[in-house]
Amino acid sequence: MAFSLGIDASTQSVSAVVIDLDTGTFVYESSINFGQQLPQYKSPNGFLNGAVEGEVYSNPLMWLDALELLLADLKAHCDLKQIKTISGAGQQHGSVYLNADWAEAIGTLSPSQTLSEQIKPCLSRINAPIWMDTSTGIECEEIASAIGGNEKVCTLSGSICVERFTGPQIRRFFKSSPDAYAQTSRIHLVSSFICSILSGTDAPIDTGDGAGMNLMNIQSFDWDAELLEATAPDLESKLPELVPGNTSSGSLAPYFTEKYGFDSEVSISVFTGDNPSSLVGAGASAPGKVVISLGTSDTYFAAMPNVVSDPNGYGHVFGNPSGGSMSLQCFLNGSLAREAVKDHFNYDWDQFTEALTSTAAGNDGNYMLPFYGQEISPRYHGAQPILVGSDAFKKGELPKASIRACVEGQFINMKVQTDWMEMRPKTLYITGGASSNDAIAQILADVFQAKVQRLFVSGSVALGGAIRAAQHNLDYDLSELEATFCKKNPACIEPNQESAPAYSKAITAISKILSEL
Ligand code: XUL
Repeated sequence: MAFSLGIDASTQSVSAVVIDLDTGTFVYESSINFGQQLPQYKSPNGFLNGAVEGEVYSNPLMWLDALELLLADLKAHCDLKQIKTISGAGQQHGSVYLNADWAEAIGTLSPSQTLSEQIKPCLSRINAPIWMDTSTGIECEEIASAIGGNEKVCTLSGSICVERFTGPQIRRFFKSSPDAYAQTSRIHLVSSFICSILSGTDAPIDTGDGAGMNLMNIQSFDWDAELLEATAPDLESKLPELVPGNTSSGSLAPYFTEKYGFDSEVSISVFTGDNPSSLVGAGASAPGKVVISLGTSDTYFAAMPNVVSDPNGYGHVFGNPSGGSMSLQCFLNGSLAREAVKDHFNYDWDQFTEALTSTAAGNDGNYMLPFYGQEISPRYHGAQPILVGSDAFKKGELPKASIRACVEGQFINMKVQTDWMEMRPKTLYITGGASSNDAIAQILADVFQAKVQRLFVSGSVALGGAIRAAQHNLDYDLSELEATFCKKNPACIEPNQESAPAYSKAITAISKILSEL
């Protein structure tokens, strides 16, 4: 028997999926929610807001405690000895800062102490800034101007300077805490940090996740000397090696064999970002398929046949862990906006769904850009939804219309913002928490006038890890793995063609609001 384990280190939880490569079946899935299971970190949604507006952090020790809880749960529910290989992914852009003690500590983890006890003295910065952080506007301007403008940054790195990307975050740390920066000998992404811990070595960064840093050159897939120079001094020596996603990261550290009872020979494949991993887990690593993940943030991504970049600068080009590149657009106002409008009217999810099914496409001309918090596609700094329509709607007197307007506005904005990818999809694969809601999926199908198909697994990120590990370390064929594990629910949601005129009108109206922002 050969099992493969995939791990997803995400914003609100760390999750795992174990697949049986011989029988083509799912063995076990598990998830540890940071807020619920580690309340001592006082991060109910997995993150903390900093003292300065826009700062969003997580405690990396919380991730390590959660990893231990996850492995203990796996041990209780499946035969860990059958796991032959591991890979996984992390929320993109987040960074962990480590001092000179890291190099030795990572190779000598002792099962008599916890991971967090042993890694705590290695942190040169207590908190890890994560992808929700928008505090680096000034650093983005500084880097762009040193390079000669954002257009050039975009040509070099696949994205203009973006607040949440790791390069601007590193620059802000260097400027605000120069001593702690000087004491930092290694900066890891969440993905390479977790991979390092599991393999007991200082793991490399893969080009899929590395592209989300404003530091990697998307043509050479290597660190870009100009971008490094514009970001912070001595940066190259502080960054791990950059490698393709099929690179091995050695084998599982003895810590895990001794403490949890894994086999003594478990190979590890370098980790990647959650979105690149989801591309694999969704069975979409070859060009032509679009995946939409409806999670904390909503993301829209696809393998790219030709590398193009977003002329508006809001979208990104990342490495595709299966080779080549992928495009990605991230919308901060995903589940957080759907929850905000639901909570505003004191509705539960059933009432939310009923509001969607009892209102009409196009919402009688009542439109919303649901920017309940800052948005990055497009860049918008307010924290109030933008409303156009009747007085009663604008005054918030029509709860059902507000709920429909939120979901319609999310998908219309998504359609407009992703036009640069030139995908014109006929089928959209959906994943993530909100993808199980039929009413939400129907609006998505109608706005895009495309078929919507659900993935069977909700955890396409962790599944992508398990598939990549089997492909890269055990020589399984990717297309066979995808055919076996990335099954789609055959019951498609067909677009309602009668709704097309109402949405075409709504798209025109919302595009006008967007052009005036
Ligand atoms: C992508 C992005 C998010 C994170 C968190 O650019 O910021 O999707 O990867 O999941």
